[in-house]
Amino acid sequence: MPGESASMDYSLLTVVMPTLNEAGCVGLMIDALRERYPGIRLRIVDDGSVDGTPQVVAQRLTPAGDLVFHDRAGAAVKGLTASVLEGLEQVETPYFLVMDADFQHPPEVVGAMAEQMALGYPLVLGVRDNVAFRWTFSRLALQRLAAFFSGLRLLFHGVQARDPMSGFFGGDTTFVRGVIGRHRRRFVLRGYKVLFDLLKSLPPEAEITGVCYAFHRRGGGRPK
Ligand SMILES: Nc1nc2c(ncn2[C@@H]2O[C@H](COP(=O)(O)OP(=O)(O)O)[C@@H](O)[C@H]2O)c(=O)[nH]1
Ligand SMILES: [Mg+2]
Repeated sequence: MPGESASMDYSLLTVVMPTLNEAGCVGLMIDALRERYPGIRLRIVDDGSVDGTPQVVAQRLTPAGDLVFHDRAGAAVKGLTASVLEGLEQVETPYFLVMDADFQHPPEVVGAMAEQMALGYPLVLGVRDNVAFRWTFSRLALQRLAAFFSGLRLLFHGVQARDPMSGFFGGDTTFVRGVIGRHRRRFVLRGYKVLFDLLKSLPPEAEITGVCYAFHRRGGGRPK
């Protein structure tokens, strides 16, 4: 049972950030995360950006190795889900967080999500606050959500398919890697719905929770 309060040592957390041509955003995002969360690990999983993204990241590498540029330019299967899964495989910390580089997932929310992980929740979702309806964030509702996939579909009804599937989530690295490993075929590698694929695969008893955030416009660049 997750506890009541916890504080986070950010060196226990790795942010996995898929990128495709995010030169305008990724540097600012790295800087913002480092400033707010000292010690945080960052893994940029890039699918062959041609706009200077690799160089922007390279400028920020340090001997400490807290930032890794994971180059998938030569990967056989490109895609957001493929990138996230591959990035997750390499995480060396007990906690991970997947987020976009374009500031649509605000860096300010990472701390609150990390706190939920430290409390013991194996999966923590970042949830947009301005979707067509409000999610009820009672623990019970979320557990039901995890338990009944049909309920999940109902909950997402009427919302743009990709919104709640946005890849803003994190949790216990070993737990989530285990779920992915057991249900690998459910994950559409070239797809965008990695969180959706993960939710479908969760064991019903998994206690998930969420942290709401206000939706932002893209910080720069363009959607893929
Ligand atoms: N590695 C990788 N990253 C991607 C791919 N497509 C999008 N991204 C990144 O995934 C994040 C979300 O993409 P975005 O285009 O903003 O999606 P949207 O916000 O749902 O429209 C951003 O950081 C993108 O750079 C891809 O095929 N491979
Ligand atoms: Mg975006």
